[in-house]
Amino acid sequence: MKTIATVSTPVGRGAIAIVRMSGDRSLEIASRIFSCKKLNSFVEAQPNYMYYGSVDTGEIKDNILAVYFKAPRSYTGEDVVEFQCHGGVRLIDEILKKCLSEGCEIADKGEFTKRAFLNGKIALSDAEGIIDMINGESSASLAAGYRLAKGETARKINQLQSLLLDCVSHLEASLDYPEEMEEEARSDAKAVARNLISELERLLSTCSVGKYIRDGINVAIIGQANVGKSSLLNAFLGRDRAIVTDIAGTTRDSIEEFVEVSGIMLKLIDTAGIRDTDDVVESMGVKRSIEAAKGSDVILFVTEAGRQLNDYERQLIEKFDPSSNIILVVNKCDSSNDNRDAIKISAKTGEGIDKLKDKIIELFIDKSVDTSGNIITNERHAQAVKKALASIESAAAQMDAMPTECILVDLKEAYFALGEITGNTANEEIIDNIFSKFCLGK
Ligand SMILES: Nc1nc2c(ncn2[C@@H]2O[C@H](COP(=O)(O)OP(=O)(O)OP(=O)(O)O)[C@@H](O)[C@H]2O)c(=O)[nH]1
Ligand SMILES: [Mg+2]
Repeated sequence: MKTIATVSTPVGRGAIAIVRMSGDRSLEIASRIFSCKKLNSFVEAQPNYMYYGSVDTGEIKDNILAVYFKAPRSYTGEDVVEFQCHGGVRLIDEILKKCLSEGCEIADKGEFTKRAFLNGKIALSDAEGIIDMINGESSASLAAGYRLAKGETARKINQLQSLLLDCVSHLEASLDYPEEMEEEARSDAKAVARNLISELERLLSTCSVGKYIRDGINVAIIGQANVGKSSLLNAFLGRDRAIVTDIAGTTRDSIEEFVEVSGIMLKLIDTAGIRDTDDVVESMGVKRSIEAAKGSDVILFVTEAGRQLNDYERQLIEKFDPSSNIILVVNKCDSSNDNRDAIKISAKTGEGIDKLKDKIIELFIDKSVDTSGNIITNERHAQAVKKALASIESAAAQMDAMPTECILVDLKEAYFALGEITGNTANEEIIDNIFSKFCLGK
């Protein structure tokens, strides 16, 4: 395979930047760019040692660090060399150009990780865990990405696949000796199917929690003008992010902010107070508010203490999809009493905010789901588990009535569906699609 190179740190100026090479020729190419006093040539470099030396591209000279990872004990499973240099844009560009002119080809997005997968270093699901860790913003999403990246899901799936494989081999052998083996093979298959169904159902039960752990929860703050929506946003964040005034129509455009609650990321959208208005800018804001409500996981419908919902507010609530999650939040409880069955808060004093946070988390994170074990955070994995489950259920339903050949078809389908998760049965299209989501140099 060709030797590839690219810059693995973000584009722009920085304290340091890393140029990475992977492939058979990495060491030899590096030795033509980098030299150090300790070695006659970098081809003599010991693996996993950092060398201080100099780089000479013809155009520029600089002192840099270089490290060699010997195949297969490297990120990609191939020979890898990394140069750590000062993070100047021009400098990095020159070093990369030199690598290319000495024989490297420029790496595609995610190509290093793709090679790690193709060389059997990691499963496809591990690679997806790596992307999740790079993108993860909350502690729960990082933890879930880490567990995926270090192969917990892959191990579970491999274990289920190997149960299926044993069962398929047993059934296939019984086709040649139906008299002696068929009954035993069938009863074995029944037990395996029961076990797999319960394992896959457990995995599926973690999907919805997994989605919110990974992607966070979208929370829209909606209500009439002046009820205290922006004040609520500020109370959530613990700082004065949005402008608050006693003038109705203060917020005109939606404001998005993130806050972490119990390890889960909440994306809060403060919206323009909804009211009939002739002001063009404000009415565009109102339209956005209604759209934000539609695209959110939960709507905090904010109203004021000391009065019932007015006609306008009731009409507004009716505009929302009946299946949407709406939490009625009664604000300004510091200034008036209210005995409605709702979440009562004061954005001004902070009273009730923690209760509101807990309520939001409770809606989405089912406490009965054990999130310390294997959880499915990825929609692609969820689809594959569903497919496998349907095939095994179909096999189980036919176990007493249908010929062994038919049962085998279903069990093999389940095996292939599970293999899409780890990549051992995934096709090229799935693989390319996953690596296209990586950043350059990863
Ligand atoms: N007493 C009291 N006043 C509050 C509370 N929350 C907000 N207010 C006041 O209510 C007024 C409106 O607050 P905002 O947060 O701007 O209300 P809004 O819903 O964002 O208003 P628009 O952006 O115009 O839709 C301000 O004068 C706030 O000081 C509260 O909990 N208690
Ligand atoms: Mg506002």
